[in-house]
Amino acid sequence: MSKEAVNYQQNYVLKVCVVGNGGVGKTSIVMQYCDGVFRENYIMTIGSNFAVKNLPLPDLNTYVKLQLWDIAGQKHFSFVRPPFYRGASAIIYVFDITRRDSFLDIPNWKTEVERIVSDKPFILIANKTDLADERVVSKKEGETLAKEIGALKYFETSAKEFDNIDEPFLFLTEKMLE
Ligand code: G3D
Ligand code: MG
Repeated sequence: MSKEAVNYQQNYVLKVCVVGNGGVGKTSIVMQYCDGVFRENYIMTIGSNFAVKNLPLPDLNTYVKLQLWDIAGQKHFSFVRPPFYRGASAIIYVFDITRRDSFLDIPNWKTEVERIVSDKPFILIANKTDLADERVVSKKEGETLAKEIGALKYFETSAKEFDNIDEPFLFLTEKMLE
């Protein structure tokens, strides 16, 4: 726990898994949220990435350390994934608005995750809104899917333009603390 955390009455470490097909922007979203830097040309995620965000919530007198686990989306890594889901307090499902396959795969990801963790809050993120010209999944479709799968909320983001990146994490953190 950081020095700053001792000033707060309550301290939590919360694990959040970021899940979705390869290339949808999971690593980019996490990197943006954690240090505000968008790096072009990531090497393909092998297994998982891990990042920590310190999130002081003065109004709640609470200090949250968010452990963000970014799971590799490539299908051939499926055998390594169950341990990464274990102990998650919340899940973020991500698809890419320019790739319908990534949208259609969301229910499959949910099935995979829920073999390991269930009854945890989750949200749906549609990423890459900056690529409006290449968009193939509408906002309406995204919202409908979010409702169908029981997501608490639907967000649209651009990791590239740092658009709406803080909001999903803050929303989910507040839900986890409820
Ligand atoms: P992943 O972790 O889900 O596999 P990455 O996805 O974060 O590695 O991102 C995959 C590619 O999409 C990367 O491009 C990254 O730069 C790009 N990307 C991520 N988020 C956005 C976004 O919001 N807008 C746009 N335009 N691109 C984004 P490369 O070219 O490095 O493969
Ligand atoms: Mg990645």
